[in-house]
Amino acid sequence: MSQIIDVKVPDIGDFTDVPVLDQFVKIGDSIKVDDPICTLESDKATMEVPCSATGLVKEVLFKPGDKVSEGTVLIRVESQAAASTKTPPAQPASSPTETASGAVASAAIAVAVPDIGDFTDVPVIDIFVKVGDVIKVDDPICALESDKATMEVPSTAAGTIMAVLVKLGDKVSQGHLLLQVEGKAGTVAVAAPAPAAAPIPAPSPSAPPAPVKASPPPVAAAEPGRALGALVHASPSIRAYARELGVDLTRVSATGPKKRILREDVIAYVKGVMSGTISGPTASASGGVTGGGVLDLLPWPKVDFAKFGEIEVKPLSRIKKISGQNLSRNWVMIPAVTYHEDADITDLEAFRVQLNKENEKGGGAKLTMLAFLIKACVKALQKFPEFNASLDGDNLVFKKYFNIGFAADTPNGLVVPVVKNADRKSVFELAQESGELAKQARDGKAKPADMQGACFTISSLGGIGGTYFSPIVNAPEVAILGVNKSVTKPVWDGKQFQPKLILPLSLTADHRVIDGALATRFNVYLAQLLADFRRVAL
Ligand code: CAO
Repeated sequence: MSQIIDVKVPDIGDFTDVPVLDQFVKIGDSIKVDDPICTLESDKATMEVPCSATGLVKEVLFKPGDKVSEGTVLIRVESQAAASTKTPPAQPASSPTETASGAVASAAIAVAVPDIGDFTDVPVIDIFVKVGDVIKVDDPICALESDKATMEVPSTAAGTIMAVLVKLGDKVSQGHLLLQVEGKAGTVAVAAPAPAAAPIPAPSPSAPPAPVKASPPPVAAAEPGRALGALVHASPSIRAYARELGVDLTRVSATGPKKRILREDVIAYVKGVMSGTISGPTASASGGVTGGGVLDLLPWPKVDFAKFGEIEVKPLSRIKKISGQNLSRNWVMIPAVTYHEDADITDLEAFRVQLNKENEKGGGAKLTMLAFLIKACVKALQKFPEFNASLDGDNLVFKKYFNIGFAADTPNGLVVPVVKNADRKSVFELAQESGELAKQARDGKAKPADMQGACFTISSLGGIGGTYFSPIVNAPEVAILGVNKSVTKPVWDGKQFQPKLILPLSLTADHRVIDGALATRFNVYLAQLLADFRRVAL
């Protein structure tokens, strides 16, 4: 027997009277649970409203421009089955239990936001899962974006998703429940910070948004052969950003997980159009706007590698995925220049070796070149405060503290632990602390708080080799020092060549804050400090 179901605007947070931007349904359409009905756009966010019923659209009670709030009826759907509405069951969390037959029963597992350092009330900018998805431990659930970092929250449980307890724009902190997963015993990786026995709140009536549909481009028609409104996957903030720049998202190549368009993808597209490597939409002779030509940004090449030989496919580690996004953004957005310098560390290395010999007897921590570099960099940052600053819109924020990040190579990828208040620590303390932080990072035990708050970063490849390289600035910092292996070289002293131990320095700086003269002064001063470490005490 059929029934008519009112599909209403779900809980959309504090928003009321939100204008409808796009309408995706009409009378007579067949619609399923999670199909998008319309897009709403407040001054803060763009939200897509998914359908909560399956059936035939009998009435559409809104049009673009209408203002709606939670509870406004959008469409009426004629449904054949009573079970066609989406009511994810709310089950109390419980431990997996044995049935009488001895089989392991499935259990509701609460997945919560893990320790995310000092961050609280961090907005959810993307959700990668929906009710019914089968999820594994470590699969990404959602992306959180603070003003400092974008973080992907991995699942700590495996099973079928029974309820998604967050929606785009929600602000979450450690312990906030994200999912209710029906899993089996042994499928929970790490206990979520929320107590396991905590009752799981009833799922919010708002289903997670279905994949987003592109809004009609503000200035350009779609290119030939590409339908307007083709499916694109992007968070509301990215869609708002694209609209601000007049970018048609259907033209942008996505590099994020599940073909999600990232901010840097939009920037890369705009840069491509500006530099002429991508042809943007152009006005046609008829006054309309047409698509691009042969220089359109090509999608990432899809090659069937197996055609050419044996292959093995391994997913990128979570660290690589997250750092990859940060590195791409920093590479694209920062006009950076790398400046090279050679430091004569003959005396410093002899001093370090001597101290380590003395220290060996006392069993103290080994003094590393990294510790001396941190100390010297702090002194140089104090002399050149622009290097200890960050851009914030049109302002430059000068920091009065000296936290130094250092790149550490770990089996899972690159991480950057931070030595806090390095100006207040001795070289011995810096060596000990950086050694401990590097070990924790390599063991996968580094805490988020240990990787936040850096003012300046050192990337030392000295233990590996190399001559010079171009490190990428770690935004919102404005400079990074790269160091390679020191080698003995002949240096002319005015009368003869002398063998000197030379440390190659590569300083990359954000040209918006630091020009070439300042960067070179910094490098020269740093080299002086390293050549005669007594200067650090002055
Ligand atoms: N020149 C010559 N030798 C050097 C050197 C240099 N600049 N720096 C270190 N060494 C030597 C050390 O003295 C040590 O030798 P001994 O064992 O004989 O004492 C050896 O190289 C190994 O040092 P290390 O690199 O393990 O130790 P460190 O404290 O100097 O560095 C850390 C620590 C965490 C910076 C380093 O281990 C590391 O991970 N580096 C990689 C950073 C990286 O990947 N950067 C690239 C980022 S961009 O992709």
